[in-house]
Amino acid sequence: MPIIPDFPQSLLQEHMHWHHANHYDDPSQLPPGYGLNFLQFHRQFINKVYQWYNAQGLDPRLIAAWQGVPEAIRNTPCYNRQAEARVLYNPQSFGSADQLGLFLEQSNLHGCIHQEAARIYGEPYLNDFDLAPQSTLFYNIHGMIDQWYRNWERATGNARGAGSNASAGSARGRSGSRLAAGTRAKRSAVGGVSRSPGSKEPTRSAGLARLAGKAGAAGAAQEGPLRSGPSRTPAQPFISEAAGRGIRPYSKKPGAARSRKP
Ligand SMILES: [Cu+2]
Repeated sequence: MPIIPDFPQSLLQEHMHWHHANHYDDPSQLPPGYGLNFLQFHRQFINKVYQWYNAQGLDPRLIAAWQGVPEAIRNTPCYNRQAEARVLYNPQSFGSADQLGLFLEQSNLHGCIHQEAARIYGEPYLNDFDLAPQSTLFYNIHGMIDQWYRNWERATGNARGAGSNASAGSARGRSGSRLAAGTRAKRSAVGGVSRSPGSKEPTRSAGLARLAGKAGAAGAAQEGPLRSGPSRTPAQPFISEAAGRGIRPYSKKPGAARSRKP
């Protein structure tokens, strides 16, 4: 899948610093608060990137949230289907967003999706904290995880809670970003969503609507300024520039010098 051109260094750094500051070698040792922090950081981060990305006129479909984890990933040994089922169908079993976020890490759902998407789609960037946000797959994945978070918010009546509006400095609060869940779903379903400058939700919804019914990003890869090549599909790994560059596993410890915790 494509690498986003001219990705802003400042955004790359923001993601890198968060992970380096919040890294724990052992997922079972993640402290209370990590889960909420993880969900909130990535929500505001992807929204910020969506805003920048859309202003570039790049194809919004390429960074739309996956509507589900592609079967190719679900069928891998590291994928925890039971964990997925709980997140999707029993979100109210998580007493807090923090519990949900911790669970995504401790069940290895997040790590496995990154790792296997990198392997299956030939996108080693995804395995590297420092590079991952340059990959369109990062937004397919984290957009989907954010939907899981929203799903939890709806199920538990926390939709207007700290989680959904905590991203100071992002585009939250502008048009479209505070639509009620039902309204958003309806607009997404009809697909007739207009895009306005500075508003990322309608664009996301439009992308989601177009992608509806397609597994993963397969249908999104071939058009627009971000092309992955005429014959490439997500199932056909390709050699990217990152190959052989000493990519660090996403779920593993980043460079020692930068791994200090705050
Ligand atoms: Cu991240």
